[in-house]
Amino acid sequence: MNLTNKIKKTIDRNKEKKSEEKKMEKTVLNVEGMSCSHCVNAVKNAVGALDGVAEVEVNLEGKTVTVTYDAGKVSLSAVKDAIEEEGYDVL
Ligand SMILES: [Cu+2]
Repeated sequence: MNLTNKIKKTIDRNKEKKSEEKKMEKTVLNVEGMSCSHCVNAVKNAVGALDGVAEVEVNLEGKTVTVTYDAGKVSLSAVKDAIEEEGYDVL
């Protein structure tokens, strides 16, 4: 492979990366029933295990779960299901 092709490939890869980032959605969910760090970890692990989820933040006092996910890979309802399967209510 010559140098021009190498550079072109790198540029293409960066373009792909950018379009992937564009698809990322950030949603704040109101979740009832989380009371301690065990709950926080349960929710984080369950949602974080879903393919397409990039980041999960839990605010115990605010009763919110902030999820950053790739809408092309995982749906919001799948995220909600994962939280509810752990025993918490998504409002
Ligand atoms: Cu708990």
